[in-house]
Amino acid sequence: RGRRRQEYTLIKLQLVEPLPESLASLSGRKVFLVAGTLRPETMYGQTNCWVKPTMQYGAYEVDATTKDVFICTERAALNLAYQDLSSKEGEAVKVGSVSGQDLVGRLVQAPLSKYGQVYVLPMLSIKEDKGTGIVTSVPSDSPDDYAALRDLRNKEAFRQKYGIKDEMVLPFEPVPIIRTPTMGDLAAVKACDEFKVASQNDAVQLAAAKEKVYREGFYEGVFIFGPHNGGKVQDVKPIVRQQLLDEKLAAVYYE
Ligand code: A2H
Repeated sequence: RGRRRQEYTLIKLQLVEPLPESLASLSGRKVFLVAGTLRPETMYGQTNCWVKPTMQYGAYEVDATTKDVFICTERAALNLAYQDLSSKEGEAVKVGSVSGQDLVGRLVQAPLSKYGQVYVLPMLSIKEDKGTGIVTSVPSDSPDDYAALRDLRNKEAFRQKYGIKDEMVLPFEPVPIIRTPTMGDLAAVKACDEFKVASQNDAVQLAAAKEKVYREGFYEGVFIFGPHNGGKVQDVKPIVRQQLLDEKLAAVYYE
């Protein structure tokens, strides 16, 4: 069964030095965690970045001149190489390797985010065979993100298990960026309550919440934050996406 071609916007979240031990040889270069998203217009509301702790990520040189490095799965790096995002034509150039757990607790620069810099945190439901294996978190408008962030915010034992300090999580409240007619200004929060999502593992309830938030947010949402305040989500989406691409804060990726 073939999957429909999916086009993502890759958001480039630059790792703040010092780099993890396993990537120390890349110090001085720009190293980006690249997150695949379908909702680039929501990047104002980023509160953190997600990785899967048990997954192994590669570091790939994507530009022969700048020597910039993308962190992602091997699978995504190969796709990127076929899409002209590699320092060698048609070939992924691996310059390092890092586990998800070693990325957890690191600071990254999140383009357009109200918070500027945010932390890398663990999300257990990340799929290895989709996107880059890295997800940027917008808990105001993504039920998956809200449920996972709420797990970390509410459960100290969960934070402890992954070595996460309170200050990496507690100050980063969901940001109201889009107003919807029936779900208010934090649609994902409302939907997780309404559909009784208990945790990030609640796949069935999360699917229902996602469907409702997406429909209402995309078709009826209006921005209440940032430079496009008052604009319809549908109109603002292509504008923000193009801005991110023009400023080299994002790249196009499809699979
Ligand atoms: B979306 P589709 Cl605000 N594993 O971005 C799990 N989830 C992944 C992933 C992976 N390997 N790669 C990407 N994703 C997430 C923003 C967003 C997203 C919002 C609202 C809904 C939403 C902020 N997170 O997605 O299966 C990414 O999260 C709703 C599904 O290719 C990406 O867009 O359709 C979306 O799933 C891609 O899912």
